[in-house]
Amino acid sequence: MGQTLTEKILDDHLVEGKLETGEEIGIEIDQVLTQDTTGTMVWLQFEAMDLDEVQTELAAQYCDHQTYQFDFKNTDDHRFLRSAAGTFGAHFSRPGNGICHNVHKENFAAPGKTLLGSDSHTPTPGGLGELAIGAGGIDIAVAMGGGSYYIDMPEVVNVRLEGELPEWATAKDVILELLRRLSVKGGVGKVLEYTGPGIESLSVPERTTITNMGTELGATTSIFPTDEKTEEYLDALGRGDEYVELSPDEDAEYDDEIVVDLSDLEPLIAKPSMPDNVVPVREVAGQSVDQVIIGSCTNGAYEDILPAAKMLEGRTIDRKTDMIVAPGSKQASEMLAREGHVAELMAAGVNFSEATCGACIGIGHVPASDSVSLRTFNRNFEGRSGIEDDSVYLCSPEVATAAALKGEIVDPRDLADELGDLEDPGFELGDRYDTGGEDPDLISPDEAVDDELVKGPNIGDVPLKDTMEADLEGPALLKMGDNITTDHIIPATQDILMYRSNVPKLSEFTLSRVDDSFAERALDADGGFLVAGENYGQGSSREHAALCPMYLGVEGVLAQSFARIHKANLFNFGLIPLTIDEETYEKIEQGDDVEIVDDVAEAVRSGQEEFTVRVNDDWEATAYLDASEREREILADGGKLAHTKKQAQSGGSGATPADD
Ligand code: MIC
Ligand code: SF4
Repeated sequence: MGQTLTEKILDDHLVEGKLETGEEIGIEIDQVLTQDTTGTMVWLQFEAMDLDEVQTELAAQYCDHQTYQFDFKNTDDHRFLRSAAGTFGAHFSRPGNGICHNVHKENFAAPGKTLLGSDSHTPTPGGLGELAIGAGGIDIAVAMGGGSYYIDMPEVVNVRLEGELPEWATAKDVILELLRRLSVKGGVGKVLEYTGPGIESLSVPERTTITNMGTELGATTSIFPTDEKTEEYLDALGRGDEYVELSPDEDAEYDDEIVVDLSDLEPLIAKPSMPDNVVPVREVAGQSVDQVIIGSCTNGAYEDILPAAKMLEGRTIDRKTDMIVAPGSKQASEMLAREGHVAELMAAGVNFSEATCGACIGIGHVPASDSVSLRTFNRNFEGRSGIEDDSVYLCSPEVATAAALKGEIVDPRDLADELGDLEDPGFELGDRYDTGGEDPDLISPDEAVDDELVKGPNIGDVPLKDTMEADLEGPALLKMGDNITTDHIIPATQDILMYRSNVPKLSEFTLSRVDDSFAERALDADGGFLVAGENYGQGSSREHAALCPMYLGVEGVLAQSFARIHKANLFNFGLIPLTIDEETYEKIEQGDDVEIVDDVAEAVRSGQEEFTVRVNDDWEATAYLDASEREREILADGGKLAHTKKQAQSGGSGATPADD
């Protein structure tokens, strides 16, 4: 039987296990990336595991999320990260150089390689045939130390693209259409592998918009085969020699198939406040718009901003609408500037920003109260923009620019009819990214500035949890609904983000967006559980969403289902993730006393899957632990850091960098 492209790359990197759906596999990682808000923990854990040198082919540390450095704590984080990159052997990308996924795509992403990154949109370079997966920080630290990365072999779904995009429909509409059909949990446990004749018409930056936002489907990753378009893109980057032809076998068998006829697509938009709340733009036309932003790792490339510049040439934006362009990388800004587009955008009324994540997580350009913001980003979770009860829509750069011109949501096809001389700007690849000279913003390990760690006063230690106990009992501290995001658990707005390296302080904000008395109640209770509906922990890879509850004494989460990266993070920090059915979820109330009846530590280690949960000493239900042998050991040892240290001390074998 032939192999899918996913299976081929996994096979080439397989260290442990079999490529059978649902089986745990260990794979070798070629490249890792980390960024400023997850990176400090990565390096602190790397240090705590007594590792001293990066073992992967390549590691890159980006500073992209909080580049404005509003507080010395942010700047201290960046200084620490530069020192860690220098000390341990990673590339360092300065604040302002751009968003990790954009800068990585431009400089390092390569077909056929594996990439692990401490950011949920790490799958972006799947658009050029790299198998790229997002994970929690400690998984990155272990991989950098030479350890394998473990996942359950996902289902591989064939997303067959047919036809060609009609005028004004874009790559963003392809992924919005998939979100409309499959929902934010439709991709959990799956790799989306794109095939079919429709691929030919999409160039790499369009493909990476699709792979980037596969994360919003909950997918493990998304991948395209490589072809002339990939070669053309790598050539433009000055890295044509890294091209490798990659495709699935003709008789490859997939677990499922989804067909998207590109020619049926039209401009789409995700309404507030979930990326799968998708409708055709025409259905919400006429909605007045206060703010438009083009940027982010989804649509912040040169090729995403160029259409806006073309549409705005010789025009000005509506007086009541603010428009911001925040490129994904400095390279994109530089190209747009050299070609005169920045000046045109400015003349049209655009506020041209530095290359940063910024507004995507509510850092800068926070919408006014009771206002509407249209963004080309990938997430519109409630409150993420920096104000509660926000109204953020997600769309393509073309739809965003049309709204800025008209001051209201408008289908660009209708705007073109109305204006008479507005043409679909189409897609145009930049000719040459490589400006020829040295890149002063990307410091290679050979040019490292520092050779020892520099820690400011806000950079603390990584807290450790004790080994799991036999009895787990405590109150149901908080009962939540479906699709709780990591932005609910630990928001990333500036007031909170600056404590990412200081867990005791950061923990005070745990779940504050759901219940601002939570942290205090959890500390007082000294133990207890979280209860949630479906898809608990969707969104970011931030391990703080497990680390902070752990610090507050939470012992576990009872949920109807979990998002992949968050579930792994719960294991990594010693919190038991138990699955409950709908009936149990409905019956259990906040404040109920919950006891896991068995000798939990023993049961976890011995492979027990069903656990009896006794509530208020009154009724019982069954909860399930779906975990590999390796995950069970990590959980029972009190988390991955404690587990890795224990392994290293005993000189034993297993999933540790010390002995891999
Ligand atoms: C996000 O888009 O939510 C983030 C901020 O990039 C996160 C990483 C983080 O929380 O630091 C992600 O996607 O993993
Ligand atoms: Fe940055 Fe937003 Fe992309 Fe996350 S989703 S990496 S915050 S641009």
